[in-house]
Amino acid sequence: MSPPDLYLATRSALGQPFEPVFVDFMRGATRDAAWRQSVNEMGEAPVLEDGALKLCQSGVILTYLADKHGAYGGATPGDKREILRWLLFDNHKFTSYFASYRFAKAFGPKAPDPAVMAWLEGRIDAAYAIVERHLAAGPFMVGAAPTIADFSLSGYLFYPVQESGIDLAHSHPHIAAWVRRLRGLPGWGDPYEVLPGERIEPRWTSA
Ligand SMILES: N[C@@H](CCC(=O)N[C@@H](CS)C(=O)NCC(=O)O)C(=O)O
Repeated sequence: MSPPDLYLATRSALGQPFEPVFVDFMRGATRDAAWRQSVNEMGEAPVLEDGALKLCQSGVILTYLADKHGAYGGATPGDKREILRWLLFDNHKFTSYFASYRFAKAFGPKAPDPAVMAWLEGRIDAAYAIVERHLAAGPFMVGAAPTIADFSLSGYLFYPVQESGIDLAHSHPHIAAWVRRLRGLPGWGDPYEVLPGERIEPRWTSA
C-alpha cells in the first residue's frame, strides 16, 4: 500500500483504502457530454468505481459497500427495510433540499432569491423535525448501531455553519448530538478532510 492509500485507509469507516477522484463540478464537469457518456449518464457525483463496476446514486453505493464488506447494512431483513426507507426519505426530502439550499446560499452563480430560500427553509424545517424527533428515541437512525442510513442522512451536516446559516446545536439538539456521535466513530473523516479539491469560500453571506 502506498503512503497516500495508507492515509486514506485511516479515514474510512470500513478501513478500506480508496482513491478519491476530483470532479470539477463547479466548472460544469458533470454537464459535459463525454463525462456523462463515460462516467454517469445522470450527470451527478458521486460515482464509485470498483474494478469493472461503476455505480452512481449514493444510496446504491452505500448499499453495495455495506453488502460487500458486511458492515453498516443492518442485522436483520427488518433493519434493511428500515434503512431503505430512510435512504429514500433522505434522497427525496432531507439532504436534497438542504444541499440545494446550501449551494444557493453559499456557492450559486447569482445571489440567492429570498422567495426560493424561504420555500426551501420550509421544506428543510419539515424534514429536519422528523429526523430530530426520530433521534430523540435512540442513538442512531436504525437500531442501536450506526448504519448506512446514518451516513446517508448526515452527509451534509458536517459542513460549517457559515455555508448554510443553520446552527444545529441551537435548532436541533438531537441531530447535533448524533453528528457528534458519528464523528467519534473509528475511521471517521469530515468531508473537507476526505474529499479532494480546494475548499471554496462562501460567496453569498447576507441572504
Ligand atoms: N441522489 C443523488 C444526488 C447526487 C447529486 O445531486 N450530486 C450533485 C453534487 S453533490 C451533482 O452532481 N449535481 C449535478 C447537477 O445537479 O447538475 C445521490 O445521492 O447520489
